[in-house]
Amino acid sequence: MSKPYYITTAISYPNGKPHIGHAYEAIAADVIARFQRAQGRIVRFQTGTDEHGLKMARKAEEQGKTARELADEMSGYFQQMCSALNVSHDRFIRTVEDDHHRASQAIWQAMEANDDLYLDRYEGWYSVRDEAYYDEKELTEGEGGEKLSPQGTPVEWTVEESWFFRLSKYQDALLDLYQNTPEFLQPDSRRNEMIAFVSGGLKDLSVSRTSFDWGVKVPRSDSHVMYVWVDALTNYLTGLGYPDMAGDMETFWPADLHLIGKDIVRFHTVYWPAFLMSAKLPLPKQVFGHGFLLNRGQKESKSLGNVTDPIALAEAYGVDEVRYFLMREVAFGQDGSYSAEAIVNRCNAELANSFGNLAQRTLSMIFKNMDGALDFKCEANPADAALAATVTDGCDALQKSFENLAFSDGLDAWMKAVFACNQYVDEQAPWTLRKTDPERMKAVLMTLFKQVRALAIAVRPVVPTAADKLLEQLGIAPDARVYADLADEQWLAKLEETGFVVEKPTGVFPRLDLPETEA
Ligand code: ME8
Repeated sequence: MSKPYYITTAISYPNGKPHIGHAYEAIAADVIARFQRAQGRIVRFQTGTDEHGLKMARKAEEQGKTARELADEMSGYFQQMCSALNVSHDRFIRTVEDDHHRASQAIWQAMEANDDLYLDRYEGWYSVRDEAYYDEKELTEGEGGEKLSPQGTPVEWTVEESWFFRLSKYQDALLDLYQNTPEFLQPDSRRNEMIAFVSGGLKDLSVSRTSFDWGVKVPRSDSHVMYVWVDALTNYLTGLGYPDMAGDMETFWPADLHLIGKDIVRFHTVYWPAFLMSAKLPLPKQVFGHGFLLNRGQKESKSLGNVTDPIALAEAYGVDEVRYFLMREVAFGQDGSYSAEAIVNRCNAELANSFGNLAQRTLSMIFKNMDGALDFKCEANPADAALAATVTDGCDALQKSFENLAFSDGLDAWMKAVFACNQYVDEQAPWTLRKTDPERMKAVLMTLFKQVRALAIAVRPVVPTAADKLLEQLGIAPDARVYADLADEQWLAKLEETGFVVEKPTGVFPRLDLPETEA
């Protein structure tokens, strides 16, 4: 039985349209989900929108809409983004859904049953943009002397009756968790930040609001709605049917990975594990805080006028190209930068000119010089065997790196194997062998055919559409494109049995041009 694997993204605030940061996270999570499926795991992959809270309520008011109208309209754009980017989630959750209200009330009651909730009065700072409470000592001063959150967002003084969660009770358990289970919070730099934050002392957390009503109602306390992060974090359980502990909860909880951005690590690694401990539920195995994606080194913002629509980006350069670029260019965990030139240069150099060209050359030569008929009986010489070993090593290295979320390293190893194949073509010069030694030409082309297949299977989680188009042209059945198939010694015999012949190939990675305005 293959092991289940549960991965989630953060759920996005649908107070505006999705931006490139949302696309980056969705793509990274999708690559992981497809990679785990390729490893034979049964994957559950969840994403969605976080629709309650003051930020949504205020934005709707500004636009003269109800919060629900705004949420309905904007959540649709996030769903469109996921399908445009070929994101293979199993569930797109919206926190306005009934099952989510039920799950949030259930975890609330579990925390209450553990004597972790009490009624009091909150007096302190709140950032609506971050939907976060801050301690006075965390605040900084803006240019005009105004108080700002550590994220640089405005804060407002808030006084209201509120339910509190006994977060302070969990301080030691959280520090033990970071120390004894370092894989719980990655990368290490983010874990160190949280150790410092929690060591500084935890105050109890205000977990309900009474000054507005756009949220999940607190059980038996009708004038309160839950603090939006309580319900938002619970989405990870809702999708598995919580509070029903059988079925998907039993199969997929605890989550293998919550993939989130670096700005929301505190919510996922301080509040969330404390809520779960209180509700007596197992903790997720890992929270990974990825870096931010910057536009030519700058944060995108409406005032700078540099906000990129991820769907337009994918339309301009291709979905697989944008996916490949993001996973290859940015060291996962760190911030990264993108620009049209960087996408075009990277994709042309590596996808079009290197891997695409290798596949195209190989298939065209088989088509033209051998009428598409592979020579299944040819013998491999030491150069062929050496190339096969190099490609196997490259594909293995990709898998090892991807297992550790080191995508850029994995793709680097894969690219080195592609370069080795191109070097082999140049050295073997099959176009010359055609006249001098046609038998050897057949062996060279068979060697290349095999390596192109392996390279396509290895990289498929990143560029699924192009890889499938290529594997189709190689005659590889849709159910024979996962990592176990790389170790299947019978695959060529099975291909031979089908009577496969190579047809006139079509390229899968077109050369990209810079748009006029960028050139
Ligand atoms: O934080 N680059 O929603 P959100 C990379 N609703 N990632 C970025 C980014 C950027 N420039 N900007 C944002 C929320 N992100 C909450 C989450 S989860 C229970 C609730 C990431 O729409 C950000 O770090 O502000 C987060 O992981 C995700 O996009 C959604 O951000």
